[in-house]
Amino acid sequence: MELTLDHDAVVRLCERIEGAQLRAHAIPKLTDEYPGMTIGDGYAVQLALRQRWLARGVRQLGWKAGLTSRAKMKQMGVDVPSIGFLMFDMFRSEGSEIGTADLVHPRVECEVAFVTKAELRGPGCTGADVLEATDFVLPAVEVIDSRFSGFKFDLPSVVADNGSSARFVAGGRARIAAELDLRTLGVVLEKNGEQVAMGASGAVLGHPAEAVAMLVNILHELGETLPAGSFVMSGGITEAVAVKPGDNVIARFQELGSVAMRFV
Ligand code: OOG
Ligand code: MG
Repeated sequence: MELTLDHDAVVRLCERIEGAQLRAHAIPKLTDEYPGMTIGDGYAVQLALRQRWLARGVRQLGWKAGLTSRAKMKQMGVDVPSIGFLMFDMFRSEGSEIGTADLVHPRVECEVAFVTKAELRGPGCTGADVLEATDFVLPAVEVIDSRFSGFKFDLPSVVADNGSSARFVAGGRARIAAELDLRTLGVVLEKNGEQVAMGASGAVLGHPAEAVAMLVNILHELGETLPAGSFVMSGGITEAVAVKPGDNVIARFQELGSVAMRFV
């Protein structure tokens, strides 16, 4: 990937993102200051952010694919998928109360998550490779929270901001992927008892396993592999819906059960 930022600029942008994440305040997109910033530069900032997180003693749980559905690309005005990392301190268990005081402007989206039992590596990783290496799939909700004002960004900026990742909740029923047709599972997102979004699991690059394969191939470009035992979210199926304190959210997945949480 093409790099234009020097080491000092990467560190400075990483500290700016980290500050915005930790203090829950919005910042202008990074390309306002660095208009020539590339997607590769975005991943360099993301890597610096992950290294600082690991240095604080938090373990990595896995990865997430983002912007893998047309609904999400249209909502966010971008046309290439991205990846981001998932750390243990971002996980919330099913039925949790999720605080909003430490978030800027959270939104929720339904995703199919994969847990792997064998290492996956690119280039050329396919959806079939992913299914073979999958231990089970389960339903998940990602709470995204762009650190950029108005949730407005471009690809280099959102990659640097770790794909807006903030929290995630997994639960429902874990299933063997081969027993399901992952192209056609219906998904409904309810907020305070009302349906606010719906879609089918194939919205994610035709099949969520394809989104995971894409993630593995991007990891290869970054010089990494996906270790066995990784938790991977394959990308929002519907557009993301804003939440505020007091909201009860339930994501209902055909065949995979439901995942509930409450925002406080
Ligand atoms: C970028 C994150 C996208 C997904 O599942 O598509 C994402 C954003 O919309 O802020 O997580
Ligand atoms: Mg997502």
